[in-house]
Amino acid sequence: MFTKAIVRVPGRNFDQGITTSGLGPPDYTRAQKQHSSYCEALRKCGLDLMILEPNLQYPDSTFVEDTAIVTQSMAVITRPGDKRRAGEEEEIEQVLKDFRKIEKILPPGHVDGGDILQIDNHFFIGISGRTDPEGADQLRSIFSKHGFTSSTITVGNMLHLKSGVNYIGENRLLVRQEIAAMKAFDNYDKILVPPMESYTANCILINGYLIVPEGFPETREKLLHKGCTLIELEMSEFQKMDGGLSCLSLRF
Ligand code: CIR
Repeated sequence: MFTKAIVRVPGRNFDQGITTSGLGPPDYTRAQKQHSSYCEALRKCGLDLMILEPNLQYPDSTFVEDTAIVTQSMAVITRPGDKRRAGEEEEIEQVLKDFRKIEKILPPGHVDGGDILQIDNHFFIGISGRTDPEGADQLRSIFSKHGFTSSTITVGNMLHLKSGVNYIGENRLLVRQEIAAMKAFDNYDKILVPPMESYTANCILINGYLIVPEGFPETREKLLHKGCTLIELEMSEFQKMDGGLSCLSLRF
């Protein structure tokens, strides 16, 4: 069970963040509305929210997930892999230190939280354009010290591991086709996301609710058929900035 989440309201320079989506600039008013619906959905899942004010120094800082990995027993403060985001983690550490023992990724390693997928006691660590082998090695030592197992996976043509695969409970993964064949996920039942709906592979399971982006009918049908309790959220403005549902919060 999760009880809390950290979120950060997007700043008015949100459109200055990093993006490769080619979907055009986000509309700020709409992004604010979508963020507020996101917060409402987290509350519906039973979470108390810590809502941070926008930080204009970092246009991408609404994507708080990348700055930390919060486990049951401790939190790892990351070193975001894109220079433009380096430093975002400092304020998150100040918030998390009241709730968890703090561990840190140290130079020269880099880790983005979007590359870390926890399933029960195991962490899959994506090696990506943001998370490097050095960061992954440090993370594995930290996990092992705290009694967790971990393994690494090379993330292909995606921003983060969780852009392509997420755990939705009952031994099931919601997964993009290009990842589904990976041996690492052999032991799970896979629900495949069709290529046209790849964005919806990034979803979040919170206390029995599965939050998914709105507008992906084929995946929605598959999930309903499996008996998932869905909350659908409009995410268009965050998608324009390469962000998905998991990126917008740290849940613990
Ligand atoms: C970035 O490129 O860093 C942001 N524009 C999007 C980060 C998305 N975060 C995530 O998937 N965990």
